[in-house]
Amino acid sequence: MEQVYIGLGSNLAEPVQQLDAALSALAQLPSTRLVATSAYYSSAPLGPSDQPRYTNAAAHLETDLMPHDLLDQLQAIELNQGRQRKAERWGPRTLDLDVLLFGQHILDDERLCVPHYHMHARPFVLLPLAELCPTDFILADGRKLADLLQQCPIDTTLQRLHTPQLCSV
Ligand code: ROI
Repeated sequence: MEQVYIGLGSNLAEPVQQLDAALSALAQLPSTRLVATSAYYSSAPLGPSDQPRYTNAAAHLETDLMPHDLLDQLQAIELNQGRQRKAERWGPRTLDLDVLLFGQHILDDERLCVPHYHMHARPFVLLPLAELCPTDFILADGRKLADLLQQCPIDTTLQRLHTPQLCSV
């Protein structure tokens, strides 16, 4: 069993409903248990500003899946919820599921970079994640979550919304 943390994001087609549906899909993954989910957060887009605000959250999973098998499952959920891969970098999306942390693994290949490459700079990733981890949490690469939180830029647009009630969608 590995302890895995997933970042969720959406800014198209009813983002809150997209995250609700994604969480119930995560809860049904094979060989996997959804342990906990963070509150939902709303924030202005990082990147091109001519797109809607994002809703973000994090989820804690326990899984026996291998990292790339989990990634396949996450990408299937994204596609199932209408994700279209466009040429535009940092464009809007119905659903983004990122592997933030996968146990004590450090991975860096063409499909997966874990710990997630951008997480240290993104309050909309770190704040939800911090709800699910102990305050003294140390990442696989030795960085302390508390230090990342302290050092990351302040996002004045970030708002904490409700905590999702898991329902079957
Ligand atoms: N901006 C915010 N606020 N939240 C996201 O999840 C998000 N995801 C992205 C980019 C386009 C970088 N901007 C984002 O992929």
